[in-house]
Amino acid sequence: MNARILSVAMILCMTAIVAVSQPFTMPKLDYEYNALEPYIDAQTMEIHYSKHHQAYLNNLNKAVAGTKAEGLRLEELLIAAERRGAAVRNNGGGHYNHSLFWKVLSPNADKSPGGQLADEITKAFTSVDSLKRLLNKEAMGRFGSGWVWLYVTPEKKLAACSSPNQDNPIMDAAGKNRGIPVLGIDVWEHAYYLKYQNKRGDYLSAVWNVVDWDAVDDNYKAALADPLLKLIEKDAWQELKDFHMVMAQTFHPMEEGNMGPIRSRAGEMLAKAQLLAASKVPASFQSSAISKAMKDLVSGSADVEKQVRKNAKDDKIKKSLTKLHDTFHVIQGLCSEE
Ligand code: MN3
Repeated sequence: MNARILSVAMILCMTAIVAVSQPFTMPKLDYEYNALEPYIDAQTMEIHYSKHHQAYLNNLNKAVAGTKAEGLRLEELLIAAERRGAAVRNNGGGHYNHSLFWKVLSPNADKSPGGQLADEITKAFTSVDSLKRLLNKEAMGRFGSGWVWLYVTPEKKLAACSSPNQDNPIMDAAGKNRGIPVLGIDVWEHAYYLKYQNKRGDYLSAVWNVVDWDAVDDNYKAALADPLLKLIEKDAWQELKDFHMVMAQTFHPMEEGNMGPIRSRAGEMLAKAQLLAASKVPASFQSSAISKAMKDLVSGSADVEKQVRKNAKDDKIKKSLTKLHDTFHVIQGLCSEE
């Protein structure tokens, strides 16, 4: 084989390897770069899609390559964005947010929402115009780069918020504003600077001309039926996460023969169990089985704490903590069932 054929073969081979090792891919744009003129100019669209979005995608694929995250749905990655680190949070967010953004823009935009979406907007914001005003205000108030969102909460209500950088309401980083976005507006300067320079307000007035409410409605219906909503609800149950943390950091060392963590943190674990038992159980998790398991969790934690306080032998503490660990998994297990 001559050198030229060999090098072509090698390039083809490497391309194939790259192709199979890229779990996330660019969504296709359903319109030309110039299709949203005069509201969003062609050059901005081209750079935004082919450079900015592409870079988020490439960096996301790089960040997850060879990790378990490769096999996950993007949304599942984003739920734990803060815990997964900056590369996943920024680039996973960047890929998700822009994919949604291209989808809700259209040269043939349906200018007003209909049906159930319209009713829910009226319920939550009094009118579509006041929702737009609220989102514009959030966007103007967002210092630096970020997004504004209309999203569906775990209680299946509509809400609006803004987020910094490439964060979004799916993420643990979103605090109280958790849910599935159905409409997002990019307020990074790269979304408008070439045409509007520093005039973010002008861009915001213009962009509504190409927001397609028909696409938002599709997103809304999909969000209501998405099991992701329940995962977000569970992840937002802070008291459950707090207890889980202490359990993980004491039980697993104990399994490896290290009694130090449980001997020093049994009181903290009891306090977290009490806070969990007193917390508001998310609506879709409420059941008599959960209520009972929460009570067992408090009495089990009190038992571990008592053993530790009496300076009991390792075996007794181990038995008590193992039982508590089983009780905790009843809650986790019950929670994850429909
Ligand atoms: Mn952008």
